Amino acid sequence: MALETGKIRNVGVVGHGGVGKTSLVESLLFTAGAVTRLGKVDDGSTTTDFDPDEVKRKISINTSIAYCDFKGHRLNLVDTPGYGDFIADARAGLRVVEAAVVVVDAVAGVQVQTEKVWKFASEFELPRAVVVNRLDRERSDFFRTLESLTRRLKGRVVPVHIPVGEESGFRGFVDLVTQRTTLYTDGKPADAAIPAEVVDRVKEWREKLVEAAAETDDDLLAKYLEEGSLDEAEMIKALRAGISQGKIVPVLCAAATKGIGSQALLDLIVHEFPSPIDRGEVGGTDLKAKQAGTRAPDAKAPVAALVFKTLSDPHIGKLTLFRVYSGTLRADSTLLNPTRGAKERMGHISWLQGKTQKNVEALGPGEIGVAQKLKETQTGDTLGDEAHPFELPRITFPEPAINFAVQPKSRGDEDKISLALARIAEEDPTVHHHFDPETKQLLISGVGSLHVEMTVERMKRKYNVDVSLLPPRIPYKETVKGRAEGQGKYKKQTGGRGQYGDTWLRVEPLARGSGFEFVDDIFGGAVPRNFIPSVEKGVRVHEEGHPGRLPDRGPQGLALRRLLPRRRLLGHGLPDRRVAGPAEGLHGRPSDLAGTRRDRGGHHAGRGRRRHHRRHELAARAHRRDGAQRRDGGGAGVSADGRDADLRVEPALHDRRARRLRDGVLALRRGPGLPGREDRQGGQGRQGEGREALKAAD
Ligand SMILES: Nc1nc2c(ncn2[C@@H]2O[C@H](COP(=O)(O)OP(=O)(O)O)[C@@H](O)[C@H]2O)c(=O)[nH]1
Ligand SMILES: [Mg+2]
Repeated sequence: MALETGKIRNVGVVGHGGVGKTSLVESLLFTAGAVTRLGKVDDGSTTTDFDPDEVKRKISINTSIAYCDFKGHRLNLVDTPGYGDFIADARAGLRVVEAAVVVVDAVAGVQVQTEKVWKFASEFELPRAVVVNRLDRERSDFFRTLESLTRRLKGRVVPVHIPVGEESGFRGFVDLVTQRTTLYTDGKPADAAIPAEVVDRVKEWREKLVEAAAETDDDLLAKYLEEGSLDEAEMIKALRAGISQGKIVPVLCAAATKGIGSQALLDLIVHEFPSPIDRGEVGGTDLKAKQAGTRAPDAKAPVAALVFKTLSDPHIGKLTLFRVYSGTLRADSTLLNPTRGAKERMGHISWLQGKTQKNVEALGPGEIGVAQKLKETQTGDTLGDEAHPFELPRITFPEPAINFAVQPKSRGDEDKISLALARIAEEDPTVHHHFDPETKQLLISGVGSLHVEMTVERMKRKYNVDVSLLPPRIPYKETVKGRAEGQGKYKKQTGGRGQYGDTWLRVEPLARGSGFEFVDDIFGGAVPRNFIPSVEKGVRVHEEGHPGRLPDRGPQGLALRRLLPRRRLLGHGLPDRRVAGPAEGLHGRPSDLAGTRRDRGGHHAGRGRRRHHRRHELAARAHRRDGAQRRDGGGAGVSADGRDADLRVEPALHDRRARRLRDGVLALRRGPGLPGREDRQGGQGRQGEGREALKAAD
């Protein structure tokens, strides 16, 4: 039968990497008798670091679960990774517990990820305790660590232990509440008298603890101020309430690998931390009533469980780790996953001890369990009763911050790569991948480089695809900032028909992301419609970054070329721009056109022998790209200072090297740039003519 909800303690063990969380979990399991042998991280024998990657690197990568029974209570311990790249998993782990044990290193004190997990715990309003671990190490210092806790973390941090002995001589602690001393020899605890060297310290810190306890309650505070002390029963009661409400954060001593402090922590978890009943109802969305709803930790209520982790293994298949919030989840039942609109058959359900599953018939409110081979369910989804569709708030994961291009080591592996990445993404929602059609690269994105490397190793180990990582090609893009108009002309006198072209173009930026727009701005039918599509085509070819494909035959193409700068440098086109306009030239005899031409600025068309005559008109319009953030380019429209480089793969901007590269390109662009490039394409004089005709419209 399912466990008694009030006797369950779900605890997240969090902290910076390498402070001893996994070792502490192992020590708790060993002390409670759930494992018969104390596993060691260093020889890959712990319960919760079982993944081959974890064994190899001796760090936790995945959140994993272990349980033990202690003094009639069930403790579910959620061991989380502490390295920055995997910290999202720690956050997901904290979503499904009622309290957190924050482990800090007695040498390093509060570190970057300590602050991060502290924030996560605050976000989920979790009561917590701090364990100062590795007190047996050289240069460890409990009080210096305490000072860093007080200074860098929010909350009322108060020690409940005073260590006895320092560094390799660390051998136990004095409990400030009971004033009992526990000293360890060869991992075995024994009671002792308070050692003389810590008597003063104990007195001093006990006073502070009493004060902190008194401050949690007005009546107690009055009594304390009047009498100057509290009795032990009052103190325990006040501390209990203070800790479970998060008003007090107790600090404990430990040396996990020596088993010191584990018993005290187990006691604290059982007595001071809240049960799922204490935590009460959880909020979510009642999908039937289409409004906010709640689910109570009641075994008879409809089932609602949250999936907080997915593991996938080519041999075992998919494992779905979930926490039951309400109702009784039974083996072989069918549940609804409203997020995917799918029914899931639960089959076997089990408790999880590291990698070992223990099948059970039912899981009640507050329990953490695992199901196998669910078809559609992914991390963050809710599973629940079909008759009472309900959705718990999803677990959110950080956006990827770094990109790499992946290249198969052997030919023909492309399909396998995508498949493997899709599988891995099921397990790890912080891995993303996509094919970039512009750079023709398959990109894999993750939280950091260690994360991406790990993903590649996983692909090899689990799915047998070997790839190498390359820095991604960066499709820099340019766009215009200002608005400008320009005119390009082309004249050619040949022995036969002469040629004449006259092109007008107006360019304006559009809002970011709105792409390219061509607008026919001809009015009054000055240019016949049927010429317009070919002008649009000419401009588009240019937009798409293949200026070499501009129509280079005929005067219209040549006139257009005068006007449109060549931009081969990056070859990725100009996004977010509107080139609009009346377009292509006129066909006809000179006399037909004379009037129009004169109106347009008096180009003389009347060269007698020319029978074939064209005039191009292009007007383009566009809008400023980024509104107020950007200055209007003052000079020519597609001018050097009007250009801007734009990273298509935005996450790459988080990469310092990518940023530097972008800044470098921007700086280069501020130089003379464009005219030189354009000049290379053709005759100097005529090019100049076209360029000079460019003028800013605003
Ligand atoms: N000296 C000493 N080493 C410890 C203690 N706890 C953990 N370690 C070592 O610290 C390293 C990191 O421990 P681990 O449990 O993997 O830390 P985690 O990353 O927080 O899970 C391992 O080499 C452990 O053997 C301790 O109390 N004392
Ligand atoms: Mg660990």
